[in-house]
Amino acid sequence: MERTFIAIKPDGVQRRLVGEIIRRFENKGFTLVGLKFLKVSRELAEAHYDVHKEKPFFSGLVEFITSGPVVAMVWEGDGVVAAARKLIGATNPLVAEPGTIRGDFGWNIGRNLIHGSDAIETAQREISLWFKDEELVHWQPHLMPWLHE
Ligand code: DAT
Ligand code: MG
Repeated sequence: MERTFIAIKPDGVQRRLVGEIIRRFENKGFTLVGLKFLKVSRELAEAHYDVHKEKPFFSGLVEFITSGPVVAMVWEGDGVVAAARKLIGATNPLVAEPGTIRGDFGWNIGRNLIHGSDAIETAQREISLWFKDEELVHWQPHLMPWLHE
């Protein structure tokens, strides 16, 4: 089953949006398989955002993501990688559609509340960066027959 990596960034935690954000993924029908609350080390932040290391905003991004606790999660479901990006909305919250997390709660690109993997391969890389295998929980969602034919 497809999996994606989602992180509620320090602004989402500080703004008390953890419950609201998790609710949206639960309501959509995706399955939570990993969850932790942590302060991100500089090493993990730099590895996570490695693809952006040449960008002018890289150091600010690393500062920000290490500035307070984040909620790191793995969600599972058919098509979850692309669907999570839709729930999250465009990178710039001013452009993100209303109804998306960024569109509903943000207005600044540097405070866009949440991270979601952008492709299946990225998701695999990010999940193994943030979670050990034994931290992912295999369980049977009994709702599945009502979510999936
Ligand atoms: P996304 O998080 O939608 O995948 P991204 O991978 O292009 O976006 O960028 C990673 C994060 O970097 C993004 O969530 C916010 C920050 N960022 C991107 N572009 C930026 C910019 N032009 N100025 C400031 N921060 C930016
Ligand atoms: Mg990205």
